[in-house]
Amino acid sequence: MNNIADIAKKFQLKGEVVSAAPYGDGHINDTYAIVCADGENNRRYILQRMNKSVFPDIETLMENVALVTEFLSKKIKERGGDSERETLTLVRTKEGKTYYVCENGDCWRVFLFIENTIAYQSVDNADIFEDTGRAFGVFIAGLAEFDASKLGEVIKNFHNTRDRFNKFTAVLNADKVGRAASAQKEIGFVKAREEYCDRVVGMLERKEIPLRVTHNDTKLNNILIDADTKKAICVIDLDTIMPGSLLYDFGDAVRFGCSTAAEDEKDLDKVDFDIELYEAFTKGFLEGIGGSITAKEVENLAFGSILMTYECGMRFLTDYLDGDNYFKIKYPEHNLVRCRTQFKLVAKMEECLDKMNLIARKYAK
Ligand code: ADP
Ligand code: GN1
Ligand code: MG
Repeated sequence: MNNIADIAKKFQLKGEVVSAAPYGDGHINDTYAIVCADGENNRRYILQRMNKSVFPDIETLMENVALVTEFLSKKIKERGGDSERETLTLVRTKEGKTYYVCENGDCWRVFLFIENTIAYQSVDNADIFEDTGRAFGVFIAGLAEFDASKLGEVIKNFHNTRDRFNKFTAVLNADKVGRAASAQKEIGFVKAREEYCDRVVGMLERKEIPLRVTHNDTKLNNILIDADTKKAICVIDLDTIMPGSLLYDFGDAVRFGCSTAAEDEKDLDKVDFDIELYEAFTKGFLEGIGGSITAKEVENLAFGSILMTYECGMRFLTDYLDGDNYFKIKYPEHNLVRCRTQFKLVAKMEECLDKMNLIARKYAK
């Protein structure tokens, strides 16, 4: 851990580093909690090694994060909020840079640790999930004033499901680690739904729905909930903020939060779609986003949830077939297990699509 503490010391931290330990449950970056002793007080920071194979252009990524956090911080201060709690705050290096590159080329950054909060891995409390929906809605509505042309596209075609399908097909055809035979059912599931891939991309192309600045990774553990009030206070993991569709943010949050089980639950009998949580989230989200959502977007919220779950499952399956190069895994079949939970959820959502559409209509103003 010495090495981690040495890296932490490159940043403008208050006090002496006393410990550094792995933290959180993200699939992409390596995250550490750093404790510093500052006189009587201990102060914590989040130190992250950014994933360079996922984000090859760290410079653009950090420019986006710096721009967005400055924009949000200003907005929060204007409305009298606590900007160090309601958005991420970058801590610069001693040279004043937004990130540090160490000798081996690894790139590191530090944020203030937002204390007394919880990043839930699952939720069964409808009130908390409704508030999560509201917070994501408010977040997207707030970004409407942000100039999208300032943002670099950190991962090209991130939620372009057609592009994801083409990559899936290429990896399947190559079958370079010989795993295709062990995933025939899952492969068939993806192929049978190929027509899903062009729907949202097509609506964006035809300008039937607006291109917005979106978060693109709105899972529950990317929003911090105040431990006392249980209010959703801070949207984190801003790495994938890019132009996109509101349907991606709504859908991805539903994908993760409305499941009755973990994303990597092996027992599929435990995996179900919780329509009550869906209703709670939809209510909160539509309140949060306010009048700026279009009728066409409302009409497609339910489909967006199916699409994002299908896409995520396809991404897990692609990574499994490719030999696990993208998502962090804990055992060899981890990505296959993850894709199975997603496809179970897709099937469940398909069954209650009509109900989901009614719920969206009910809460749309
Ligand atoms: P990844 O891209 O790997 O998902 P995240 O930026 O989401 O990385 O961070 C991983 C986890 O670390 C989060 O889910 C959350 O639990 C925790 N975390 C990240 N930033 C902060 C912060 N500023 N304060 C408190 N916890 C944080
Ligand atoms: C990754 O970084 P994290 O763990 O919050 C991924 C998302 C997936 C998600 C699946 C940059 O999110 O797109 O939906 O895993 N992030 C990136 O859990 O690819
Ligand atoms: Mg995350």
